[in-house]
Amino acid sequence: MAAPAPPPSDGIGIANLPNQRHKIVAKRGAHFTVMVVGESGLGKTTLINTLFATELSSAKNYARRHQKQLDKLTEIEIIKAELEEKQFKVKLTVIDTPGFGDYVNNRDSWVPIIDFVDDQHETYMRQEQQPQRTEKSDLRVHACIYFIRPTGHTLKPLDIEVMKRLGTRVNLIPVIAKTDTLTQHDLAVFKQRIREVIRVQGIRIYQPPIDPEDEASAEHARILADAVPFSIIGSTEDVKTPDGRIVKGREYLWGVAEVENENHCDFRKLRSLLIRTHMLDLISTTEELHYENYRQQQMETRKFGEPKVKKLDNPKFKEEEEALRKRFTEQVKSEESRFRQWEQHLIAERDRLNKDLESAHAEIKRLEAELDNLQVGYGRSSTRR
Ligand SMILES: Nc1nc2c(ncn2[C@@H]2O[C@H](COP(=O)(O)OP(=O)(O)OP(=O)(O)O)[C@@H](O)[C@H]2O)c(=O)[nH]1
Ligand SMILES: [Mg+2]
Repeated sequence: MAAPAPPPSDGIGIANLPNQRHKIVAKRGAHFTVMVVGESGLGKTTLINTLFATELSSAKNYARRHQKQLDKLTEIEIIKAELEEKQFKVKLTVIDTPGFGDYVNNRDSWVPIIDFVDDQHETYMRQEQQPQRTEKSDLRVHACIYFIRPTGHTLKPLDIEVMKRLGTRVNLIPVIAKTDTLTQHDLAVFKQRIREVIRVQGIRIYQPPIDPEDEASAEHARILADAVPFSIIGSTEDVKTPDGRIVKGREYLWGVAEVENENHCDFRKLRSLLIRTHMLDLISTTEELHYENYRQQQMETRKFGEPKVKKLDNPKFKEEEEALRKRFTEQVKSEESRFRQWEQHLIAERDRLNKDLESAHAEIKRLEAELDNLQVGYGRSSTRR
């Protein structure tokens, strides 16, 4: 296996920000929210725990806060932690969503996740409209990590559908889950294909900004951009490598897949982007781009103070509504023709039964007449006696 990567030495990044921004953040304290999304069982929860185990284990108040019940199938879990470095505080919130895609009838089980993102913008906007701007509760998602199943083929239609919707709402960061299950070659091909689908489908993903003034940071941003979708190995287990190091990783007969080894996966790049180099950019693009988009869209479709427009009234959903209506009409039509067939079958059956009834009646009449005849005959013979 390749040589181990050096241990992380740089801090959480807030302390290294350029001076002005640095001061603003220092005064307010940063509030950073990350969300993980993707199909069931891809290692979302494990990645969160890996992040905490490799970097955030010293974090204060690492606590499971509460679960938000969205519907029967989807429960969103919110974890809060506080990071502190050289007097700079970061309030970190991680939103763990349950996987979608593994129930029989759940094509739309990801809808509550999209709604959750919108609802956070909505809640924030409502608070902004209040006359007293006290401390706002703010769960607007600054980074959304989207997990892709390591099939080695390409993105699934479900992924494309969900990623498209997320990309226009949040900073979307796609990752390939469980990279240790792919060979280096297959991973490279898979990455290339995913990048191609993202481009062709016009899926919006987060692009680390390239600062032409600062060659070092521009280079770093380019390296990060080239690595997307980040390949991920998640594990909180300490394992021993063949050369005797103890690392976070996954043990196999062939060796150890190391979380923090850059030759094995991009975990370090992702962590660096999130909590070192691009935390502030993720926060500001959320404010300036995604939240602003949401606000504008809502302003166009409703009056000040009016409650949130019902989905189907919103122009954004007109297309979906149209498709839904078409599907509904088709379903009704096919049901109707099925019903008509059934009705005709019933009529035929009724006619058949009526005929049976008629012949049964005729038979009864015939038998009654026969009985009468017999009785008449019996009467005659008894008077003869
Ligand atoms: N090989 C491999 N297995 C992993 C990796 N990450 C997680 N797993 C395993 O995959 C299984 C599912 O992991 P979870 O973290 O519970 O997955 P999840 O995405 O949170 O699943 P849901 O909450 O059900 O959506 C567990 O058995 C993990 O140990 C990884 O990087 N590589
Ligand atoms: Mg989970």
